[in-house]
Amino acid sequence: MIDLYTWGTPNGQKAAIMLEEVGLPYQVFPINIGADEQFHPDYVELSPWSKIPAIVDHDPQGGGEAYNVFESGAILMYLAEKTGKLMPDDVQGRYNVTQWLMMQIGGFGPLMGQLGHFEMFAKEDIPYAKKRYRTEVDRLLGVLEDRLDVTQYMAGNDYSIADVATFPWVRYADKVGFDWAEFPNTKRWVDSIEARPAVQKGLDVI
Ligand SMILES: N[C@@H](CCC(=O)N[C@@H](CS)C(=O)NCC(=O)O)C(=O)O
Repeated sequence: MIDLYTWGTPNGQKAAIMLEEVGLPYQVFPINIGADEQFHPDYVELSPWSKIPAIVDHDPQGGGEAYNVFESGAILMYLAEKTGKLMPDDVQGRYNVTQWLMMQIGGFGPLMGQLGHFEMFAKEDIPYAKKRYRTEVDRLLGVLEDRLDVTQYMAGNDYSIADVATFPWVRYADKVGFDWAEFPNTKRWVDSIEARPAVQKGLDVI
């Protein structure tokens, strides 16, 4: 059994989608980040930066004590390795996936997160910040769009943890003002992932 500590945000959705995709049994512990539950000392023990998601695996490979993983990218890699799913076995295949996964962790996540913050939640209107993040997200969407012109999924023609990580962020692109008509390959990719039953279940967890 895996304990999943999460909330209904893109980073949390990644972990829930992955657990559904690989078919491992899990139980959900909601961490309401709007109510600052991420700062509770018991949760900080599991996630030192007070961010969701985090997991505890009560049945780690090789036995032994329950094993705790924080950072969504690390959680996806851990679950892929544990189950042998959504990550190739060979070195180049693994790094094809890893490089696109890292682009989500270092790019789409933080930059779309900041764009969303300055567009929708900031108490002050700061045009420079909005323009800065919009330009950077547009750049990233352009890279993804070109990539998906030649491959079905981010790392090639197989669905992988790079897609699981990036999908929950990119599906909101229209909510922060991007026009799907300019990103038809990306829209096709979003729709095909959204249609997966495991993805639907993962999105519904919270
Ligand atoms: N790099 C982290 C980022 C996680 C993250 O930013 N989580 C947000 C929700 S999407 C959070 O916990 N925010 C609460 C806070 O910042 O206090 C990961 O990929 O797991």
